[in-house]
Amino acid sequence: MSLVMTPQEKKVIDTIRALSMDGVQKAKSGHPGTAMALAPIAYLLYNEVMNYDPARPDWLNRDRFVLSIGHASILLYSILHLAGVSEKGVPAVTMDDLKSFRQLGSRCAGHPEYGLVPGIEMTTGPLGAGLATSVGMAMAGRWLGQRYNRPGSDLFSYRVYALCGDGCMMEGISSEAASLAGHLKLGNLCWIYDDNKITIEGATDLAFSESVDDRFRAYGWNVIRVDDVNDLPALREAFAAAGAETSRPSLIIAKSRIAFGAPTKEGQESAHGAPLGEDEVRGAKKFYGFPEEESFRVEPDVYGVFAQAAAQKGARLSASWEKLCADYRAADPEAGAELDGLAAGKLPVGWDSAIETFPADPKGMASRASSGKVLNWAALGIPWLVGGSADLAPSNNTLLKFDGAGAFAPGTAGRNIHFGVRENGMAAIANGLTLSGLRGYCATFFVFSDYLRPMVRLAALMNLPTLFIFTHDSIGVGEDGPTHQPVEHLAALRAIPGVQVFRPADANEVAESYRAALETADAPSVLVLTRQNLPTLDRTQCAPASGTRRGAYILLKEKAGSPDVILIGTGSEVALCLEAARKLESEGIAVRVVSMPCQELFERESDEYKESVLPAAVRARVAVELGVRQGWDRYLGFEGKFLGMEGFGASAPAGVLMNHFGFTAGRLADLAKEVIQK
Ligand SMILES: Cc1ncc(C[n+]2csc(CCOP(=O)(O)OP(=O)(O)O)c2C)c(N)n1
Repeated sequence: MSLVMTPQEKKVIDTIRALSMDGVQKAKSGHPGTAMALAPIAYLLYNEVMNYDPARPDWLNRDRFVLSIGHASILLYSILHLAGVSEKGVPAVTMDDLKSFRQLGSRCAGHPEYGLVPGIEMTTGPLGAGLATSVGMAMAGRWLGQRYNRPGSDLFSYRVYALCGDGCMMEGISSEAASLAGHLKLGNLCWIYDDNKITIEGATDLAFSESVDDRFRAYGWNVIRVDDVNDLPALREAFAAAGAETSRPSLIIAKSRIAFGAPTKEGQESAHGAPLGEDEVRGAKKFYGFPEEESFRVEPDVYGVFAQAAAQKGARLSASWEKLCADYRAADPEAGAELDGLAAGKLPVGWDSAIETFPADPKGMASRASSGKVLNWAALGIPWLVGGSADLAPSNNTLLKFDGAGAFAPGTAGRNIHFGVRENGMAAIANGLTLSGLRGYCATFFVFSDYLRPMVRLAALMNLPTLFIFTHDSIGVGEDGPTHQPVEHLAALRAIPGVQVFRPADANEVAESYRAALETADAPSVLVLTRQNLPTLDRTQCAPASGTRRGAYILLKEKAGSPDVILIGTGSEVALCLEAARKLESEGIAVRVVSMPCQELFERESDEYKESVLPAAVRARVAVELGVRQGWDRYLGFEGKFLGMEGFGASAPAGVLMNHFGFTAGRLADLAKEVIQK
């Protein structure tokens, strides 16, 4: 590896390398080697390639940079520091922040965290997730351009860059996303692959021998090779070639050596995930021509290089964009106001006015069917609600059917995305849409939520209001059998902090769940819906569905006095509770039925409200849900009973399975009597 760069470029790049080493060394933890090696890429991106303004890291048309190799976070912190990224005049990363890397309360967390530091486009760490999410950002860019650009007024033209390594390339999620990006011909997307041939266990030939080049060409990507990341003219040329390509995503494969400059650890796996040690750090600094004993050294002219670029390019770009926006608003106030709302993360006033009330109907409809209607009504009111399904739209009922909804396809950016059978990639892409100002949604069968659960977790970590729509929510699926019958999935999703899991009981609870989910700006929501019909409850006989917004509510009050027993149900089992209640009441038992569509919302209610719904004194309680018991004990205590699933389901018609597994009003009523007698 030989350096091809000017002395000043070398000084800036070596400063990034040294800061990265020093940050990790001081923290006594972290990943120095890759940050050191990839400093030239960070330098070129932030100093030359990207259209961004360090003073406006939230500027809507900025180029995005995603560090998919989140373990190299110190590289991102170093470059954000040197480039002078700031928000409202407050620096994103100060020298003190760099010195407190990985410590409690530091802005420089172990892996980059969205929301903690301006300029971090997303939380990364789970390998591959950054790559897949960057596809969503690029799709959002195309969608925004199609909706808001006007002849002579290109409001949206941003490009998305993502930096990845061997690990990201090995993860399945990046294949899913790359395949779709190639199919959609996302010319505004560029991934840079650090081909350093090293992972944690050693050389990549232990486990990775395919031709990444051939693989990406087969996906339809524009593949560009750079033989040495330290050859700046070659790297520059590669970025120029990627920038000139508008009809295919680009992959720059750049060869590097981990821990470039370290005397004995360069090229070694030992430089991946641990401090280099004092001797190596001194040796590397000597190699760079830096004072060996000095740490966190930045010469003023290094800051000056970035400041000059910002003054010449960044500020001018964002200012001319603001001017473009002002002219745009004047020429088209309606579109301008819509865009302002999108940028502010606010729903349009009256967004839910098309959502109808469903009339009582004993035959009813599946909640996936009512969801399909409500999603369409909501999408009419929120122009930037965009998403789709992993090849199950006709079953998930997630297609937007109104005039003009359109499809997201190679030449066009409509609102219906055909994700193909790629659940994990789909969910990451939906997060990418949401990160770009859209409201991303995605859908599949509930049982396959396992395939994308890591992206629900990331959405929760990032406080992103992505909408996850899951249908076929139980053994009610019927004949497809246990592979398709979720059992533990409600518990698994409820276990993720910050996720709102809705399991509505009827069509009107579905509508209210959508209202609650879409009005939540800072958390993902999961909608869990049935394949089979559910009666649309007669709200003159029971409480209004608006109770959904409180997470749990008294659907049917006991006839008089206090309840002898409380039946708690969610989703399809609420109707069972009502049937059991009628039976018990005919025997003179005072029954209260509580519908609990969203435990997380209920937990946020006041103690008074919770007590009014589930009085502590009434310990005779039965909860029923077509899932495992885990998580229900807090509402049942020692004395309550749970009617649920203990093993997997079985293959048979749904009605047969309900009887087989004991989900009958008779059995529920018997359990109620048992808890009353205790
Ligand atoms: C999904 C996931 N699996 C495992 C890890 C743990 N991990 C972090 S880095 C890494 C090796 C990555 O190798 P490479 O991408 O080549 O990075 P480099 O060694 O070049 O820094 C692994 C296994 C992770 N962060 N995410």
